[in-house]
Amino acid sequence: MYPFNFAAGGESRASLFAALRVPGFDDRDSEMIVGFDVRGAIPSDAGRLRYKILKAELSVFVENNNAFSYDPTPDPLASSYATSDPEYVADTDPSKPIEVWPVAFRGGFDTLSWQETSPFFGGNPLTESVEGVRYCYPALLDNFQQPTDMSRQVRQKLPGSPITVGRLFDGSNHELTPGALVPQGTRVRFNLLEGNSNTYVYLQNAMNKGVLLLSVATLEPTTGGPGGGTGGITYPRIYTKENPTAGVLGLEPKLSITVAYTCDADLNGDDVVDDADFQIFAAAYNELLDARADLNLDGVTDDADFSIFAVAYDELICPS
Ligand SMILES: [Ca+2]
Ligand SMILES: [Ca+2]
Ligand SMILES: [Ca+2]
Ligand SMILES: [Ca+2]
Repeated sequence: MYPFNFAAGGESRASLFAALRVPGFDDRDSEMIVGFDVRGAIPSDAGRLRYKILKAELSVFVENNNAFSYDPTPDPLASSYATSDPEYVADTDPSKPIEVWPVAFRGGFDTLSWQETSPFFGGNPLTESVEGVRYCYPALLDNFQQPTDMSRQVRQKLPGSPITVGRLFDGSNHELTPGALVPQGTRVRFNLLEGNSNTYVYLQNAMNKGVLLLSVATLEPTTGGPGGGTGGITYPRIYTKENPTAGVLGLEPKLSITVAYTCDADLNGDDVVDDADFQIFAAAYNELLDARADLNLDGVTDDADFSIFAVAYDELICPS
């Protein structure tokens, strides 16, 4: 997802950079959308409550060498504001973290119809950048899974966080030192279960559809244009599956996901409905705007869901 991408879905590497507060460009300007079709491994279309996500880890691999520094922690959004902005705060560690977001769509696309060759907006590529129009965008989701486009989060000062930020590991699985330059081949690992209840439901919906799409992005700005200009490249580039080296070395984007496929009320996926599930239910019930235990699928967890949960809890065993 980049307005001037001449080979959508065919690039051998994906640049991640921001165009902060530049009119005509989204703040999260160049993103990598990764997609995984799990229909060969996990039965789809059973209703999202059947899918209990026990583990979900995305890995992507850095293609450029020592071009940016490792920031393992979220930065305040205000550290990306103009320094003249009264709300500006300094970034206390080098660079910006690499983020992963749920995606949502405009232009009539959805998870199954949007393809890696789909246009950014209108035709592909654009001849002139337009902000706020990209067909596939990083989304902040509410408990109804209603999306807000976070592409222009900095200029719009929108509150909200990605699912999580990446942790970086070398080939021996040792985490890089925060602040260190990031060598080629570094693994960027995202624990997708670090997100909130809305992103958990997003993962469940993805398993129900059989396809998971995610946006990998950063607020690390490009200086002097996407080629780096006179400032040089200070942002991550990521191996795509089209990259011949990635194919040989196994550096394509990877999803590792473990899903229990059980009855709706078994909220932790161990095939019984007991106190452990009640604890999850109670946590969602206390929040109300939390759809993890939304057994009647109206977007909230309330008394109506408890009536359904209580029946299964009395039975203990998941009905087959
Ligand atoms: Ca940080
Ligand atoms: Ca930082
Ligand atoms: Ca259980
Ligand atoms: Ca409900």
